[in-house]
Amino acid sequence: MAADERIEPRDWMPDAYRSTLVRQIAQHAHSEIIGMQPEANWITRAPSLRRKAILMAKVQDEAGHGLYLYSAAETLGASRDDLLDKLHSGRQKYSSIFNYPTLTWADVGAIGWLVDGAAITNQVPLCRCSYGPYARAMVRVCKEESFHQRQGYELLLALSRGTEAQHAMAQDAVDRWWWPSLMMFGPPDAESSHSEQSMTWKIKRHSNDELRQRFVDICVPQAESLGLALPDPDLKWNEERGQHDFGAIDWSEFWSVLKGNGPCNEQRMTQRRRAHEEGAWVREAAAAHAARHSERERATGDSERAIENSERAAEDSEREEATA
Ligand code: BYC
Repeated sequence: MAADERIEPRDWMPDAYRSTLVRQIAQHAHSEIIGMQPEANWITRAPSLRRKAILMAKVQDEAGHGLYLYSAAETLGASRDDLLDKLHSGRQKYSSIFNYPTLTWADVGAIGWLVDGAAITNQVPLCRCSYGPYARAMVRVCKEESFHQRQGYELLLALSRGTEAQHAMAQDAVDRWWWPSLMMFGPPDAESSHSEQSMTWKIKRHSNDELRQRFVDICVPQAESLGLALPDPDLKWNEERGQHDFGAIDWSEFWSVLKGNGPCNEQRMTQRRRAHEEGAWVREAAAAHAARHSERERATGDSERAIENSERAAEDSEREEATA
């Protein structure tokens, strides 16, 4: 680690390093699949075929991100069934942000701009995470997230430059998503139980507060270009620090959402459990198909090997005859 080399699945690692990674990667994977829900809410109501196609592609990408991440967790010996079981029974978390509702079409834009923007800020450093499979999964996730962020920005720009009602709808969405997006980065450093150890292990490269500050500094000029205001009267440039000062975050709201009391926690979990139950037949069919496929491959492999063996035997006996 001191030499900045990657740790790979077969390398020896301390148990606590392994369990920290499983905790973080699982929480990340769960966030990706739960994150499909608030956006999917708008697929049937997207205002044009173009917007519908974009949103469907984005929601599908999130499912893909979940799959890369569950696979990365599997390389640490965690089974996917067990991780899903822990999500469904509330023993593992997913990101606080997905417990907020998507009330209008503009929320799809605000999620893209702010939520995906926050995710990119947090995840680009994870591409340099010390654990190889997680770091490599992040490279692809970040590329896709940057498309997601841009579609959100472009959607909000269209609304902001549209009618007065459309502009108001965009502003209302930004007003509701701004603070929860800042909470995505996790508790303040002083209250972050895992940061110090995770930074020593180079799982996390920056603290929660550092990344939150970076995100605020990125968003301010973008909001100006969008013609939308960020809902924080204390937000201002600090010449001395070379960064923006911003208002106090309501951490009691964050902890309450984590405890299950956010506006949509119950709805998200009910829907997730239902989707899992309703998808049982797909998993069974896929497993049966895979079993049949490998059976057939084995049988084909056997007969091909039998032909090869008899050809080799024939060649051998020809050679023996010739020698004789
Ligand atoms: N929400 O010691 P800390 C996406 C928990 S997906 C809920 O700072 P750590 C997207 C934390 O788990 C976005 N819980 O923790 C998807 C810990 O509790 P436990 C997800 C949170 O791990 C679809 C406790 O608070 N991104 O963008 O060092 C569509 C103390 O925190 C949160 C990731 O998962 C939270 N926001 O740092 C669109 C990125 N924050 O486990 C977009 C990977 C903290 O002790 N994860 N907690 O019970 C990370 O980078 C880190 O895990 C965090 C937290 C920065 C989030």
